[in-house]
Amino acid sequence: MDMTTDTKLEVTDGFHLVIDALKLNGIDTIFGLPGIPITDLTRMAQAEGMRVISFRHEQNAGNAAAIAGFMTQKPGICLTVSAPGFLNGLTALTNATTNCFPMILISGSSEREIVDLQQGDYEEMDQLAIAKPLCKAAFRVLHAEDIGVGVARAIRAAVSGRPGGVYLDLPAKLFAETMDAEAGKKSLIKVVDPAPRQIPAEDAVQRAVELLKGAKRPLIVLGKGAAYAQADADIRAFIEKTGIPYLPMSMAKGLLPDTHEQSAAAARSYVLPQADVVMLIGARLNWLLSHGKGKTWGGKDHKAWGGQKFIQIDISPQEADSNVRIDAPVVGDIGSCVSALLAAIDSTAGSNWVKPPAEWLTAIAERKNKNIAKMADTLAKVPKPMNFHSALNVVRDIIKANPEAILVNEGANALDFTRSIVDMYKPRKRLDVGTWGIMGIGMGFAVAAAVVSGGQVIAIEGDSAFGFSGMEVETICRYNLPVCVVVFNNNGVYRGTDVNPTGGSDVAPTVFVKNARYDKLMDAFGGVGVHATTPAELRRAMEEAVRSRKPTLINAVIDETAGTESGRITSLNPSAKKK
Ligand code: ADP
Ligand code: TZD
Repeated sequence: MDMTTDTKLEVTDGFHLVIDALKLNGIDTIFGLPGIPITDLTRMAQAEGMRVISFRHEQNAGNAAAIAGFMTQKPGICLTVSAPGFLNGLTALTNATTNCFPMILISGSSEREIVDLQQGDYEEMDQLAIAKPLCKAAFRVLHAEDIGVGVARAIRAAVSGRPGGVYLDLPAKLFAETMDAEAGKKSLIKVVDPAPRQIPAEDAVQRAVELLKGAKRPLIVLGKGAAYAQADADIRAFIEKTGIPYLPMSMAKGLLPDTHEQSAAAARSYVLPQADVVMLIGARLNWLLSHGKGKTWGGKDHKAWGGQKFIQIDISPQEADSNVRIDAPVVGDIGSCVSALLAAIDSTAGSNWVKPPAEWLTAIAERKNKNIAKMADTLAKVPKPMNFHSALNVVRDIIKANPEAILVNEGANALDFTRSIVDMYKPRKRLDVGTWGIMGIGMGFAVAAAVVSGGQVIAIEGDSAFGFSGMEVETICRYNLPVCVVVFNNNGVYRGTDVNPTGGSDVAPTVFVKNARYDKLMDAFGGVGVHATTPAELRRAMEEAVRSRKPTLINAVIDETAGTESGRITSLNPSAKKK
């Protein structure tokens, strides 16, 4: 009797198990770049209905995955080849970890036997060992039956607790390994509750409420952790109920509209030194907040404590006291913490929660209104050539008219001025260089923002910043994404006026080709390129980009003398620190 047809087992392989494991966990998009050994994985993933977005450089695919993770609370997936592809993706993985964005870098790798004996395999590298110190967790899967566990562990590690980057090493051999399809299916894990809520302790919540109650000049600082947490309604309710003024960190802008009357953003340099109790919600006291001390905070010199008491809401139990004493740490996820705080102020104070003293609020309002009026004057000017302000006045209007648009932003002056001038109205609509102030996130973030949201993206880019990921305009055209890139072209890094002091023929290190036409890059791939030298031209081009949703690159010519060294962080340059 011929049994072959009856008993022939249905088989699956490593390729399909990886795809099935991701899909089982609701992951529907891969950002990557094909090549040995993962080319077929990209093809099969697409064939199995996943969205596979191919980039021109892995760092941009990695940045896309990272910001997709921030936007969705699901780990963004970046897929690369071995050694060089892996290393290209690694910067993004480490940046994601630094910023607390959940992502998984999956890289194919060479044969273990050859790598470990250092026999010189194609693209040989001990990737797991290299990734380990640079991300939150790193795993390798050696057998097809372990793919389910590997993917599950990677997902949990990326999104639970403080989110971060995870590396998953998949050796070439694994993909071709076959196993019984039924057993394969059973080996996969649908992760239950991947980012468990972490409820804060009652006494910690009480301690925080007591501190707030006693405050004369309270202040709330919202960080990108608060934006990530997607607890928007409770955060807004807490701020409005308590009446406490707040400062949004860059990527927390729009969590409440920047035009909210309690926003103290336009009075930042007044409120930081003056506040007596500061509540940090998903924001670290790192360099971006001058480490919670020094002159920014009213300390008498650059190291001195300003006298503030701090409350810190954070999911990481190790964050408190990292820079100054935290008087009331509240450890838990922001959603749970803020709802517990809301309940506590309701029950301790009933509906009689006493809002902050009027002197504090009026003092802030005075500073704020003065600064806003001053800014309005500056923005109304129309200098020739354009400067950052006159160009950003246009961007500000465009975002106001299109509050759902996602704003990606990098550069030095192009970053600092955009952050302070362009108001955001909705949560998680501002994506930028984050904790490291890293250049090169621009096009990766823009692609992911468009893919994840399906909506309009506007990228405001310094000309130097744009160069780090500029080739991805081809990717933007290839997927026909509604991305409008505006290059603030001032002929160089920070500005375009430096000269070579030797008089030699090399230009200064910060200077680029004068009058470059970045718009022609977009023309090359069939998108819309526009050269804009006035605010009116810029406005027309941006309006048309938003209306048409066509890939657009506007070369906005900015006065090459307009920028300052390092934007607003000139003081961090070693020569500025020379004693
Ligand atoms: P910013 O740069 O905006 O000041 P940071 O990146 O320094 O913000 O801080 C974000 C903080 O938010 C991190 O300390 C991180 O642990 C925390 N965090 C991230 N997600 C959550 C969450 N869901 N619940 C609580 N804390 C979170
Ligand atoms: N490399 C990386 C990866 N990150 C960095 N932050 C830098 C270099 C240093 N750097 C900055 O901090 S801002 C910047 C660089 C090179 C570019 C500033 O020039 P720009 O913007 O043209 O992008 P402005 O508007 O002219 O200042």
